[in-house]
Amino acid sequence: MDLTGLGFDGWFEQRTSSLLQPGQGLARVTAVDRNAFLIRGQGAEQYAELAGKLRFETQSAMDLPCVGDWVCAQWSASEGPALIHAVVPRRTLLRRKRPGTTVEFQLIAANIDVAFILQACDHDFNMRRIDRYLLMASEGHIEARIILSKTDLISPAELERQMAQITGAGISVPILPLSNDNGSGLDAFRALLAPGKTYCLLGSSGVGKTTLLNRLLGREAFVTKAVSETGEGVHTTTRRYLLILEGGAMLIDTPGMRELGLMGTAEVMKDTFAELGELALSCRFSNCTHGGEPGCAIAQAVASGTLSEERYRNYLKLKKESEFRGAAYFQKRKKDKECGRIIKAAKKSMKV
Ligand SMILES: Nc1nc2c(ncn2[C@@H]2O[C@H](COP(=O)(O)OP(=O)(O)OP(=O)(O)O)[C@@H](O)[C@H]2O)c(=O)[nH]1
Ligand SMILES: [Mg+2]
Ligand SMILES: [Zn+2]
Repeated sequence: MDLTGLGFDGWFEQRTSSLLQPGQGLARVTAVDRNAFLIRGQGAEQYAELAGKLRFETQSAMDLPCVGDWVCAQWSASEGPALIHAVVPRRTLLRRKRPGTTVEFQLIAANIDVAFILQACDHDFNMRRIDRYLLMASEGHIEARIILSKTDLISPAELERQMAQITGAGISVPILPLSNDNGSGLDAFRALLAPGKTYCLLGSSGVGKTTLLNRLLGREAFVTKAVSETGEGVHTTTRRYLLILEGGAMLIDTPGMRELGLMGTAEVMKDTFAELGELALSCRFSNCTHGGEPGCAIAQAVASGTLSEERYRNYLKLKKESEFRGAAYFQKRKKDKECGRIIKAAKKSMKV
């Protein structure tokens, strides 16, 4: 397959010329398992490892290849693994805060064109979760589509109500309802996929991501599992894999996420909550935090019913969270840098 079919274009080419060394070629990462990688270049998919320099000089997980990345690789003359020497700058990046209390990021996938955010109609439906996924996609500069799955489990009227709830909240992202069970909406979903573009499936465990992938493939290629009785989703998919579909589109199935850590910037918040940003222009104070100041246009819109209170509350909650995470993250980066300096200084003194 040529590189264009894998999504390579002028944008990447521009950023590659200075990186690629003689003897190396470009490849796309299709799977990651700790320090082992599957990459795909012009030839067949193959096993790869990190070159020593990349492994030892890496400061943060952000600098290591993840699924979807373009890398500069050197193929082995013998049967051995290829070596990854460099990661090409990413056009888009999906990442989340690592579960727990640290402020490290976990990379989910790189160079995704469109993220499908799946919500199951039956009991997964949750507006706040939709907002969070949309924010995550927007932070990564990725277009999003909302997929309401398992429509066979609810009535048409209930589906209508859920769709109205999303649009009513001011979310303008296209919504597609579908059922893996009775097949409705599947053709419409297929029509969204274009050759050479990269897509990913996001959403809680058990919403039917892998089942959808199997429907597209027309066979039970990947394992799916019934949602457990307690409602506590068991993670059936445990690894991300970039798959090339028959029509030439690429799709990454992901394990369901339990905790969505986000680090937002003011710009991203404005993007996801565009209508709030517009309203904020009419607040009395230009630095209004919309947290109860007099003359707040957002509070007025909530009071008069033109803005849903739920959306306003989500906004405040996410804003607080992303500000906190942002501050913590930059503090940590600073500390890492200081550590690096101390180690460097120590090494220097050892040489004498
Ligand atoms: N009724 C109904 N059940 C579905 C539908 N899609 C998937 N399921 C069922 O939901 C369960 C979970 O589906 P999976 O595809 O494994 O879910 P997943 O999103 O991949 O879950 P993780 O891999 O854990 O993230 C399975 O029992 C599927 O058969 C649907 O459209 N309707
Ligand atoms: Mg799965
Ligand atoms: Zn205000």
